[in-house]
Amino acid sequence: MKIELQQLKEEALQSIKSASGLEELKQAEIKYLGRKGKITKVLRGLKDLKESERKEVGSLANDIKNELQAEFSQKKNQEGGVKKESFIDVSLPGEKIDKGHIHPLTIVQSELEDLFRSMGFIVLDGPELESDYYCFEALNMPKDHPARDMQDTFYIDKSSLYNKDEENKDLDLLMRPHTSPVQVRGMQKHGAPFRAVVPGRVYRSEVIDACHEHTFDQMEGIMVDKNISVTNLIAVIKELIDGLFGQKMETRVRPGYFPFVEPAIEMDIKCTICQGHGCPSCKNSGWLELVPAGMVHPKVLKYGGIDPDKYSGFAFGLGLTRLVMMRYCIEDIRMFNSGDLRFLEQF
Ligand code: FA5
Repeated sequence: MKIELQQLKEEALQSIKSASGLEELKQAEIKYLGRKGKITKVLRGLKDLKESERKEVGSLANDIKNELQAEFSQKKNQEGGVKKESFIDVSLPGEKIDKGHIHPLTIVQSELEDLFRSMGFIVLDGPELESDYYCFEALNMPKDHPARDMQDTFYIDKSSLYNKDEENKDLDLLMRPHTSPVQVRGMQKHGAPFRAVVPGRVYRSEVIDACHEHTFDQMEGIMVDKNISVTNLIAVIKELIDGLFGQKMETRVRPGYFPFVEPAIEMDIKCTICQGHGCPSCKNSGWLELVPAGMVHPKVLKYGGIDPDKYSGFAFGLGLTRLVMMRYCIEDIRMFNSGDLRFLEQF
């Protein structure tokens, strides 16, 4: 029996060696070690041996079985026999997964929206392709008003529009140069009292430099109610700036001019990049013009369908992109739309 076992072992080893592929290996394993396999049969026959032989042959048969099992496993591994998908090598270093980052504009915009919501403002949206009427006329800038030149506007060639024969045929369309058109749209839709902020993208045909882009973001704010005054306006803007920077910021108020507000002011903050000493970002003035604002002109209230004898209001037009520059000490506005991951990954 011992000789038979040795022969079976040699036979099985030969089958393992010559097996090509996983299927052949499995068949060989069944043939020798399966329930009805050749080695298993020998093990079953042990009980018929004499007591003296049983111990010796049994031990040999077990050794051979273990040896063959090890050989089968090793060959199966070589053949990819362990299912790859179920095999996890926990000792391997993990794969680095790139994390997405929130754009700094989005971070600040969300914070501001929260801040204004806490003061009872709603958040509105408006069209970027806007009519001349809402951008200028309803903001007290009739055709040929010199203030129309304050922003260099991208006008739209109507012949390039798909629906030129239909709803837009009587409209002069342009890429909105500010978010102020939503003042009138908002008043028309919601009436008084009314508090809203309007974050959004605006477009100007600008000469680009460190603090001027052709495509940038503003946030319009408007509050209309009974007895609203300039004091309310300054209080809200200061609250906004201090809240956003998390500390009391040095600000200054200058008189300004915008046809849709009267009186108009400009609120500047001390440049956070050069601490007021002067740098390219603030055009060496030490101050950054951040929030132009004023009391909504009675004519604009009327365009919005609100009676200026009963209600008054303030409006402001925050330079959102510039504010983000100040917040994170970003020296060049061109980084915002650059798509440069080295910039974006810092937030
Ligand atoms: C306006 O756009 C007015 N609509 C703001 C306003 C609203 C005034 C309500 C009164 C009441 P202005 O053109 O100054 O104003 O632009 C507003 C802000 O946008 C500026 O203070 C500045 O921070 C930012 N800004 C203007 N031009 C650019 C530019 N080319 N690139 C980046 N930011 C700009």
